Amino acid sequence: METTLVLIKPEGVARGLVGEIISRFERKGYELVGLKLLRLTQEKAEELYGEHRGKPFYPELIGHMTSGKVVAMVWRGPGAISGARKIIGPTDPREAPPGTIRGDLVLEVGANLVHGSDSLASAQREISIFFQKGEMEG
Ligand code: D4T
Repeated sequence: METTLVLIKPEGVARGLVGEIISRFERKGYELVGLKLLRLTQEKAEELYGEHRGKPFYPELIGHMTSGKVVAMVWRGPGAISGARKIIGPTDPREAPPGTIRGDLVLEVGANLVHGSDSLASAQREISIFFQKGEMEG
């Protein structure tokens, strides 16, 4: 069964939206198989966002992602990778329709609340940044 990483960014924890965000995935029916509250190190943030190195928003992105605690989650279910991205909504919150997390709760692209893996390869890579295999069994 497909699994995906969803990360609640520091502003989501600071705004008290952890429960709200988790419940949207639970209500859809995905199974929560991993959950951690942690502060990202510089190294882990760079590992997560390596594909954006060199882009104008990269330094701000890394600074932002290490500015407070995040919640890392692994959700499992049929089509979980693209399904989670649909629940999250487009990167630019101005384009995100009502009913999506970003459409309902976000104004700024630099503080867009959640990250979700965008492919099978990135899901596997990103899950392994936060979780060891044995932690998600049972
Ligand atoms: P993440 O990776 O956080 O789920 O976002 P997306 O997958 O939806 O979008 P992305 O990889 O293109 O962007 C990564 C991250 O960078 C921030 N960002 C992005 C920003 O601050 N300014 C920008 O112009 C863009 C494009 C937001 C998400």
